[in-house]
Amino acid sequence: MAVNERAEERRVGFQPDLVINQPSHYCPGCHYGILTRILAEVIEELGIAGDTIGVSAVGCSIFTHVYMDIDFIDALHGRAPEVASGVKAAHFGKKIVFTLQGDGDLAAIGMGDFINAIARGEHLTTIFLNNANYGTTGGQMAPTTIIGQKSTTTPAGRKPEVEGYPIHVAELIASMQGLVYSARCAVNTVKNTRRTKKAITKALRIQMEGRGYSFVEVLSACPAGWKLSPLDSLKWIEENQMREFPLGVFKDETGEAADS
Ligand SMILES: Cc1ncc(C[n+]2csc(CCOP(=O)(O)OP(=O)(O)O)c2C)c(N)n1
Ligand code: SF4
Ligand SMILES: [Mg+2]
Repeated sequence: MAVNERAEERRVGFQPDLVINQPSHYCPGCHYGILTRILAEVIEELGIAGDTIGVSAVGCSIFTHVYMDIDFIDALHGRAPEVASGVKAAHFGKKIVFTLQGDGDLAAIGMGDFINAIARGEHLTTIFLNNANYGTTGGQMAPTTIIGQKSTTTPAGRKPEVEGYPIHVAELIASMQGLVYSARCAVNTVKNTRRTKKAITKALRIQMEGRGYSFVEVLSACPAGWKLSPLDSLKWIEENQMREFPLGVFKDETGEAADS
């Protein structure tokens, strides 16, 4: 049986057509699953499934292709922007290409790759999952770990004098030419999830219209890495992560009304 036929069999009615109904490898309460679903819905609604290529990173995003019936390629740790740039060029700019990257991947090992993809003026979209730690490898400190946060490498809590300060990626890149849109969202409530869907729709639309680089950061729960229950993780996002990383739009050069 062909791969596409098997994917067809696994689809279920109440989900977007692009979601493949597989047992998930995500931990209970992880927000990767919500993000995958939002992405599938948006790609379906924009009618670009056959023209979209995802580039997933080393980290818990790496199996996204297992759950979404679009073309995907996995990049080495931190290298997703280069792979995406190559894929875009190989298709003469005609495909919609997005990267799905974690905070260790994008803001640590891959920061130079990411910044330079924007500086080159690539027409790509990056969806950045900020879960304040290295989830895959067991909860080590990431560049986005907040001050005071405990991780396996900061067991007494992150101290600026020892481990430095968190990086605010959505704000940092807002000054860059070539970047059209930068927003930070969350999926901890229904309202925030709806806003995230709008932001991702807009980010992909910007690329479809050939306007430049677009970026959406999503604050996301990692109950396994944080050693919290799924419910306590939602509380932690609201009470701690959002204080350090306020939600909002940090750049929008489309000239469109806010929230459009
Ligand atoms: C070059 C290289 N260095 C280190 C690793 C080990 N490694 C795998 S995943 C990962 C961290 C992933 O963290 P993040 O990007 O935040 O993803 P998350 O799982 O939290 O979504 C690391 C360090 C690797 N695979 N390759
Ligand atoms: S380790 Fe964290 S990011 Fe990875 S699947 Fe589990 S909860 Fe999600
Ligand atoms: Mg992470």
